[in-house]
Amino acid sequence: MEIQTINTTPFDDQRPGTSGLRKKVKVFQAPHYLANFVQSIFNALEGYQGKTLVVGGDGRYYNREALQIILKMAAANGFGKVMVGCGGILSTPAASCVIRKYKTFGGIILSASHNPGGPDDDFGIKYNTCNGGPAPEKITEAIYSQSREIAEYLTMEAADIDLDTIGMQQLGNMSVEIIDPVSDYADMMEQLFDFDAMRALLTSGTFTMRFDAMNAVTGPYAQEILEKRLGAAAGTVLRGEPLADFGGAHPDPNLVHAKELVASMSSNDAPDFGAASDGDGDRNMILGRDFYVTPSDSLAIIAANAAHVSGYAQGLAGVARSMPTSQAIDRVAAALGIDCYETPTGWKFFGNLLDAGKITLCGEESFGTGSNHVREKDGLWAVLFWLNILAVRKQPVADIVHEHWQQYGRDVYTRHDYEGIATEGANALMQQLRARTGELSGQSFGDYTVELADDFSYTDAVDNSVSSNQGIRILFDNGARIVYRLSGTGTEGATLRVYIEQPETNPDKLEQDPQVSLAELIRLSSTIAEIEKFTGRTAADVIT
Ligand code: VG1
Ligand code: CO
Repeated sequence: MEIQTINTTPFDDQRPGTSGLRKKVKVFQAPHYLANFVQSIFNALEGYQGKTLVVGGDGRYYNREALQIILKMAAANGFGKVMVGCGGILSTPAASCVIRKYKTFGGIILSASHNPGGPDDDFGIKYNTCNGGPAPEKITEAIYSQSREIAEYLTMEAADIDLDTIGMQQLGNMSVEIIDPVSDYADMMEQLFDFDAMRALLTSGTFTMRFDAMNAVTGPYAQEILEKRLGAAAGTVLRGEPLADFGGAHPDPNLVHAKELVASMSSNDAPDFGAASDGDGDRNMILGRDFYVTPSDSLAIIAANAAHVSGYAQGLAGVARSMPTSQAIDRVAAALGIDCYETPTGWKFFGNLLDAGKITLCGEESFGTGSNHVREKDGLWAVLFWLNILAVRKQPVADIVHEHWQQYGRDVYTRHDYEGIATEGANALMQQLRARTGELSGQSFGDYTVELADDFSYTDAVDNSVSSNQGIRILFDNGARIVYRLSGTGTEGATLRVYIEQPETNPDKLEQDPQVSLAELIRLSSTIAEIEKFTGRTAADVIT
């Protein structure tokens, strides 16, 4: 089999965003587009000759074709071995688990996560380093600069690999091992949680749960763990088969996109516990009977209850949240006497803190929760953590959350997304806000006085690298906050995310609908930033 050198020219739009490079499938299918990016990844790395790479994806449209291209390029570039999930499948947390368990050089994950899939929808690719986590900015920027200079890439003329048979195959000098995508991950979950207690709960006859895999990658994982290993009733897992187009659905586990599950949680025969995961299995939504747990609260409650869960009972080193995530976790950290770090949006910023042993748990408001067990957020892990808490505390989800609010207070929280707005308007909105941060400090808007307004900048606590322009924060003197940032995962126009939060300790107001409690702040968020003027929109498209 002969190695081929293919001449190419750079594309100017291959800068990785919040989580890798995400584009329309059609963009990736253009001649050389994917190959250019893959070669740029390899060019940005050193020392991988003869080493092992993990590759897998969420099974979306173009997953298999992309895998064949990557396998041939990895062989031509001198990797010794590639491990691939059978069928081309590996959830994002499972890929992280496999990279760590087999101490590989790194991995490539094919996913556009919660974005829709199909020939006219989205595809994505990202590189993870040997710690199992998303490449830090230093590497993603190196990949980007390689992509601006690339003149050729290496590939190999060879027959396609059979992705559906577990075992070893050969591609030139490189071996390809097709592995069971589920077993390593499921074994790890058994180590972390008390499966006996969870099995007892699920088979007690008095407790039911429903898990919506949203036709995406977690189906096989949830079936193996919940139904097989934990004995949950058959049918506990809904939409359990990964489909290339996610059945036409938007695989984003929130109140808008998982609405059938949400509706079933309010029906007469509602299950006790409901959960869902996203396209690539790293997000989670937690529901009780007629009750929704916000991701920020979920992180805080997981931390507050870690002592009940065997894998975490020895104590937490520290915790971290992304900047726009609510401050609920900060209160728990203060009560536990541990550090709480505030990082920019995106899981890559947690990697150093986890590697250095500074934190055990971390999370984001965007339905992402995780721990030091892998270096990605982990949807099913969060669901199992909750199940373990429920098995120990034997209380309804809603009661656990209410007790939490009574003890710590509640950070009433909402996120308003303005999707598909014009990029120029979105950039202009952010620019004028940035320019006005100085003058905003000290200003009063009704009952709200701005204590500090800035563009968030983060200095990594381990390597001192600085990441600037991570979102405009307006912090009020009563603890309320409004945060503005532009999405880095979209593929069409711009998405403005507005995060709105206010602490509440008055017991009579704890239960109020956040859209009611936060009405004044929501109004302020749009007037301060002049959202209508810059975007033409009078209301958000997605509210979570
Ligand atoms: C969004 C979320 C962010 C998350 C990222 C990747 O990014 O806000 O918290 O880390 O998606 O998640 P952005 O830049 O669009 O706000 V996933 O499940 O898409 O890998
Ligand atoms: Co995801």
